[in-house]
This record gives sequence, C-alpha cells and structure tokens, in this order.
Amino acid sequence: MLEGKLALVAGVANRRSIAWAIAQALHAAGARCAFTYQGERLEKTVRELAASVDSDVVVPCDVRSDADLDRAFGEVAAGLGGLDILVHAIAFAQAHDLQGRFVDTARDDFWLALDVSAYSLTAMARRAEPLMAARGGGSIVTMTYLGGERAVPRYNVMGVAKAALESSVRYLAADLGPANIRVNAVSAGPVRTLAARSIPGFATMEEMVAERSPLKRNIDAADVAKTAVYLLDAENVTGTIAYVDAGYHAMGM
Ligand code: NAD
Ligand code: 0WE
Repeated sequence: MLEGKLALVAGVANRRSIAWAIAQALHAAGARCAFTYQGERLEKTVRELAASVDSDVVVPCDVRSDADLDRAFGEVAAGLGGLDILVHAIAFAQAHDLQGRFVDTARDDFWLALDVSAYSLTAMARRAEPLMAARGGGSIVTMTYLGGERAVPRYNVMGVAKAALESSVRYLAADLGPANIRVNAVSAGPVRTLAARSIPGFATMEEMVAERSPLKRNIDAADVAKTAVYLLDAENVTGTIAYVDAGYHAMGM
C-alpha cells in the first residue's frame, strides 16, 4: 500500500508506544522508516526497535529545540534520501498537572505542555514541507484525544494542548494542501502505553470505555496504527480527525 514511501516516525519511547505500532504497520505496508527519539536514555531501545524494521536512520530530537529539529530533519532527509510521511506521536505535561484542577496550572507548565504537545507539530511540518514538496506531496498524521474537545477529569492542560493541536491540523492542512501535503489526526481512546499506565485512575477509565462505548471494549495501539496508515494513504483526506475509540465519543452518557 505504501511501497517505497519514506517515513519519519517521531515519538517511539518503547515497544508499547503508539508510534511504534504505527512504524510496524508502515513497515508492513512497504514503507521505509526513520526515527527520532527524545534523549540519550531512549537511544538503545529505539535503535533496537528500528533494527527490527530494517532501519538504521535513528536520530535524537528534542522538539523543544529548534537547533535539534533543524539537525534531525537534515539527518533524516540525508539518511532516507527524501520524505513522504511524517508521524507525530509526541505529548508531554508535568505529571502534577495530570491530577488536581486545571485552574491551578502554572504559566510555565502551561507553555511546556503546549510547546511539546502542540507547537511541535507545526515546527516539524514546516521542516517536512520542502522535503515532501520535492517528491510531489506527502502526508502527516498526529495523535489526539477526546480531552481536547471535552473536559475529561484530570486531562487538564493536556486537553488545552490537544485543542491547539487539532486546530493546528486544520490550519496546516489549509497551508500545505496546495503542495499536495495532507495533515490529519487520529483521536484514540485510552491505550495502555508506558506513559498512560503511570496515570492514576487509568484502569477506571478503561472500565468506563468497556461499559459505555457502543462496541463495549477498549482499543489497542495496533487499532490506532491501522487508521493512521489509512489516513497516510487516503489521497483526498485532509484536515480531519478520525476516532479510534470503540465509538465512545458518540455517546452522551
Ligand atoms: P509514549 O510515552 O509512548 O509516547 C510519547 C512520546 O513523546 C515519547 O516517545 C516521548 O519521548 C515523546 N516526547 C515527550 N516529550 C518530548 C520532547 N520534548 N521531544 C521529543 N519527544 C518527546 O505514549 P503514547 O501513549 O504512545 O503517546 C503518543 C501520542 O499519542 C501522544 O500524542 C498522546 O497524547 C497520544 N494519545 C495517547 C493515548 C493513550 O491513551 N495512550 C490516547 C490518545 C492519544
Ligand atoms: O495524551 C495522553 C497522555 C500524554 C501524557 C502522559 C504523561 C505521563 C507521564 C503527557 N504527559 C505525561 N507526563 C508524565 O509525566 N493520553 C491521551 C493518555 C491519558 O492521559 C490522561 C488521560 C488519558 C486518556 C491523564 C488524565 C486523564 C486521562
């Protein structure tokens, strides 16, 4: 389906990461993947995972740094020989902001969450644009959550960041469409990644999804990956949010 396509996957931390499920699905669809990882601590893990999908283009990139982003895109473009696909699966808020009340969010912590979780998509899209345009177009996908449009208890500043991210998807789709570059998001239900497991009350949220969603079950990272690959491939789909949540978003109670 994506035979010969060149993909950059940002956001692999370990084998449970949503980004890793997407990389495996891209590899299965015939794409060649490169990876960025956040810090030295993750290098070994990401290199080993990359090797299992025949990739050795693995470069560090902290999305808070413009210099890091510039270097990483240069190395990826050289390593892959171009770019068709960008997968953005990055988010961060201070752990103390994912409990308690949103109203107590400090200025610095607010900007940190928005910087890492929302602005980074635009920072990466801008650097991807010339590389994709040179190949006649491209496709970008990011990851969001229902807490970006409804007040989900304790999602707090991450919800505000996801609202900015989802709006960014629409503005980026408008800007990059003329270059045949598409921008979409997957809105996933709770997935038991390493980051998610550390969140107090996560198991209760999974129980609520199993009880209240139309399909009466939870989803996993492979489900998310299927829809991500669909969006990356769907040549006339841009500016959309696709829900992979067993239908949970459709319910009123
Ligand atoms: P994860 O912890 O595996 O992935 C988050 C990634 O963000 C990590 O790889 C981490 O290194 C990266 N990151 C954080 N700060 C960074 C920085 N400054 N520079 C570069 N990278 C940085 O968790 P995940 O659940 O796979 O999250 C991936 C995406 O999916 C996130 O956008 C998250 O909001 C979204 N999402 C997750 C769920 C869920 O329930 N797990 C549901 C919907 C959406
Ligand atoms: O986007 C997310 C979580 C992203 C995330 C996770 C962490 C944990 C570790 C961002 N920052 C951090 N910071 C850390 O220090 N999700 C969609 C999963 C999630 O997180 C929640 C949820 C759901 C769902 C937090 C509260 C309520 C619901």
